[in-house]
Amino acid sequence: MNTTDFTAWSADALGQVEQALSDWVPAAAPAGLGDAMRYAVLDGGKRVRPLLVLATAAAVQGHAEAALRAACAVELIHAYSLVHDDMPCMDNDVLRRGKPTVHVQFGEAQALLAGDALQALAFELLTPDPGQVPSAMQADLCRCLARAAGEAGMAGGQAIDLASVGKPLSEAQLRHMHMLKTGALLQGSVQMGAECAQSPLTPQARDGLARYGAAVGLAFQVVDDILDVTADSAVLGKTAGKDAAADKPTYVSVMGLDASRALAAQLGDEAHQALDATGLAHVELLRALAERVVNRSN
Ligand code: GRG
Repeated sequence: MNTTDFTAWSADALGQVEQALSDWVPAAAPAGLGDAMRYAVLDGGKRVRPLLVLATAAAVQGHAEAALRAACAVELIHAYSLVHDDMPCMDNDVLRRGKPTVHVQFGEAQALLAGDALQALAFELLTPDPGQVPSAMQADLCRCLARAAGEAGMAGGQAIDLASVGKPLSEAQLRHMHMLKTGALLQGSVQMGAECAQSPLTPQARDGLARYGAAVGLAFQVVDDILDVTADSAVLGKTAGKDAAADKPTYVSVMGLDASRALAAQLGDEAHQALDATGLAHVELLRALAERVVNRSN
């Protein structure tokens, strides 16, 4: 797929996601909670997870309404995780998406509640009237997102992350932590896109998409660790150099910069090979997204 086609597709997809998020995250939530929720979600972020949902749904000719809801739901879970991760009891950060973090802007209690409410809203979006999205598809999407976000996914990975400060980890332990903390939600995004298929996928397609999601999910984190030492805060929109300062194990601290770059490229190749194995005809958007994850600069 040429760059112009991908740029046009992603501009359209991002426009739909921004509009839907703005429509669905309520400004009128009680006592200023809506302001904190909207501050956490709108006008920021690369929206990689929604794009993965929508590109996968496009590859499987998925249900359009379900795919847009799934794209927004996964972004709400991601936004909640960033709000909680930035709080003083976790990473204690003051800058996110180029703005003061939610607890700095609204206070800790409101930030905690905004994260809680965004998580609940994600599952509400996935469960509209059955006339809008078939009930079985709703259940599959909820199960998928819950698994990716919960103890076997993002929250479990965050627990390992917090317990690993100052500890030397092997590459296998680091991979396990990141596959859960960051990889699970990215892989879950691909899986949710696949769940939007309106006729059953072949085992090859399911397996290939799962392997693609795992490779892209880990590549995203390897690149994040590289950017943490090579990019500055203004480009990242978050505090650079945090991991080293907090004595957290990263790919760069465990393997070095050159080996981390080589691993990111290898994971990109694995993502492309996994797509080849799906047997799906229209995986160009997923290919372009893998390229962008590996070569991103923020
Ligand atoms: C609080 C349960 C809980 C989990 C938090 C996501 C997370 C787990 C922690 C964030 C720490 C971090 C910086 C992880 C590295 C990878 C990552 C998730 C980066 C942020 O995601 P991007 O780059 O952010 O997609 P934008 O702002 O573009 O959406």
